[in-house]
Amino acid sequence: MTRILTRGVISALGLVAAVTSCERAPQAFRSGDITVSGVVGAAPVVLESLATTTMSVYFTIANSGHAADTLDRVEVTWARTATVHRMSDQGGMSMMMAMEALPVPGLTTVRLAPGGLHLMLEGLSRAPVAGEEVPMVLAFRHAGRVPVRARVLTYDQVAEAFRAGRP
Ligand SMILES: [Cu+2]
Repeated sequence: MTRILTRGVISALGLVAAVTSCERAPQAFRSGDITVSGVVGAAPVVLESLATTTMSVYFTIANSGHAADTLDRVEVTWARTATVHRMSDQGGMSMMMAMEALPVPGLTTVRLAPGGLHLMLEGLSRAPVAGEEVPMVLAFRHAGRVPVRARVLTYDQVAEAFRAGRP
């Protein structure tokens, strides 16, 4: 089930944070058949701070098994809610729709990237600072809990990282 949330939120917000590690070795987080990594290649999860109380998180989920899995929830202690959103074009307006769970079919890679799927953190109890690393846990129905770390970047850093293809 989905519900319409907001329109134009991404373009309306300024401050950003993202998890990247340009100066570090590529990093991936795995459990069972599920591997969570950066949006491009094996770089870490990217986390984008849109405002002081809302953030977007971008990453890639690879399912190397034949069986389908599902991202059921994300645990972030300092966010009131953590929900996967997808973008939907409705009459020329870009809308964000909440998903109750994110299917990850077998032998498939699902990417959460700017302009498409993203993890939305809302009701932050504090504003993450650029450069900071933040922990969260992705809970999959079959692979179990996958702890990941994401680095907070500025909006410009996120845009540059995706232009360069290496968040
Ligand atoms: Cu969203």
